[in-house]
Amino acid sequence: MGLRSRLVAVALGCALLVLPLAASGASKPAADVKAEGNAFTPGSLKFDPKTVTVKVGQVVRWTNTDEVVPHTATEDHNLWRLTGTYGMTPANPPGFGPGETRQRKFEAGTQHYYCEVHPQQMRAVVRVPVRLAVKQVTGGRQVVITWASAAPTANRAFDVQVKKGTGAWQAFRTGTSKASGKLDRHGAKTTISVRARFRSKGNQQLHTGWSPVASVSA
Ligand SMILES: [Cu+2]
Repeated sequence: MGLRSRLVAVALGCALLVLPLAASGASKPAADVKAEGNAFTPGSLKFDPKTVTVKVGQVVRWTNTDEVVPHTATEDHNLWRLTGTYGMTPANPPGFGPGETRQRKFEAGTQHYYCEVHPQQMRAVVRVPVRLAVKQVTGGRQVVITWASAAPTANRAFDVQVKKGTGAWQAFRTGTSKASGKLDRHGAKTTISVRARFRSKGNQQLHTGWSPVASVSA
């Protein structure tokens, strides 16, 4: 094999190594949360920070900074659950252990979660507003609303609501598996507000809170 073809082979090999990482969504975290505390020091068990706000499609990473105790990050309705096999005792469920990390790419919603090992002490929230963009189109404008970076996994869906000016919230999408949608606008501009939530497709009682409201003039 000549030098050039060997270099090509090396380059291809590198590309093959890198591609699966990119495809598996190994994105750099936009927010880091410590699952911390000492089970023997009252008040020290917590998620830190307790509230993080990230954009649609961004990753939140949790790190167990404890010495001995497992933790989980579990959405209040079990819509998502980050756990592990460390530290099961008769009294406590397992979780991810000291030094371990877990991460998740987020969709819109106000997503309350807790630790299954310390459900009284460890509660926190990930806030994710929808993304809005306005496009000029023939005869008017179009608001592109993005509430997720990809279609949801099986048995998950989204509800999306829109408010025009000071009007009432109205359903824009209910139980959709799509990640974005377009709202056509004509005539005078007004403030378009949008909020979305993540939920079970089969049981619409199991949902996150509405996302923080995002607004745009269109
Ligand atoms: Cu915990």
